[in-house]
Amino acid sequence: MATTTRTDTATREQYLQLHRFMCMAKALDDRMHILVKQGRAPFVGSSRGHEGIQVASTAALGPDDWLVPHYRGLANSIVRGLTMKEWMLAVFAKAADPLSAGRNIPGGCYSYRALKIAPVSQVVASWIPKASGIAYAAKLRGEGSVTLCTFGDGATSQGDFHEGVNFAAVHRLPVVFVCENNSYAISVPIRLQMANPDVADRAAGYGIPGVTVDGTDVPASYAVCREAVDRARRGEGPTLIDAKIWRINSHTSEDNHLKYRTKEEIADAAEHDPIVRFVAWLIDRGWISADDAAQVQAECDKEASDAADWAEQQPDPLPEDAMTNLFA
Ligand SMILES: Cc1ncc(C[n+]2csc(CCOP(=O)(O)OP(=O)(O)O)c2C)c(N)n1
Repeated sequence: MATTTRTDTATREQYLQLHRFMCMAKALDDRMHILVKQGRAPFVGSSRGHEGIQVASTAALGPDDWLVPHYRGLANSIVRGLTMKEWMLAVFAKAADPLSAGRNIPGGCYSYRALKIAPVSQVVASWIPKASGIAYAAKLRGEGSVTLCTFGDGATSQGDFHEGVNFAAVHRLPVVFVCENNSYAISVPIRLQMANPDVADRAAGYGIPGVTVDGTDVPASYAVCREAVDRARRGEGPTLIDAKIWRINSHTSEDNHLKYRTKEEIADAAEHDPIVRFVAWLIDRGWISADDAAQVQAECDKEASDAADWAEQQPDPLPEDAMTNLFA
């Protein structure tokens, strides 16, 4: 297992853009929690705490690469080009929702072909073999694209994880596996789920590199993901990245983490907030001021609120379209 050191591989402008993407994801997340409390939206699967590794991993991709995210991948999708209005159309299940035409719970199951986002699924780990399949197709066709596949620590206890990673390793496929390791699968802590909590160690069993990184550290995460994407593109096969992060909220709005986490652990979240950490890093470099960072967040918060109010007014799907695009 290799553990990373911080390397600066992106420019000031790129890092400031990543900061804005993270603020956009937080703004949408916070707005969705408000909408759920108001009874206007049905559900939130929060990505708070995941934004750092999500923007870093997705920014390492090129425009022709594929993203196969898990259901918590809001910031991944934003980096690919998803707008706040589009996300809110999905939250309100409107006819113009480009993610599932109003057919799914927000973030639950969606795809966006134009942004090369392959279908997200609620069936944990089921997308991992699919990511290997996409990478296999790209290799056979000589397309040169790389596939980024993300999942949680719980997903690595599923058989699909083993099958997907093993197949990619055997065929040296251009795929990067990123475990967003928040150390919980709903209420099950990682120690009750695996005897070795370092997912990267498993890479040795597949004969591929495994890398552990602090997924709340954006520059370190970007360096690791960039290296893995470049390696995949050179035809050297997959990498398994274990990004250690901190789940800031409950598993979803249907869950209450106070039932299984201590108050102290929940309070510690602020120390592990990737946005707070990244802003401190940017300030340290003289690339942003605290006021500028707060201004970016305020702009994003307003945009998210406006997007929600706008989306809520858009037309609902027509009843006669209920069976469109359903196979069975
Ligand atoms: C095959 C399957 N089993 C169980 C579930 C119920 N379930 C939904 S999310 C989840 C936890 C997944 O945890 P993890 O992979 O660590 O991702 P996280 O939600 O923490 O990001 C479970 C067990 C499911 N959706 N699919």
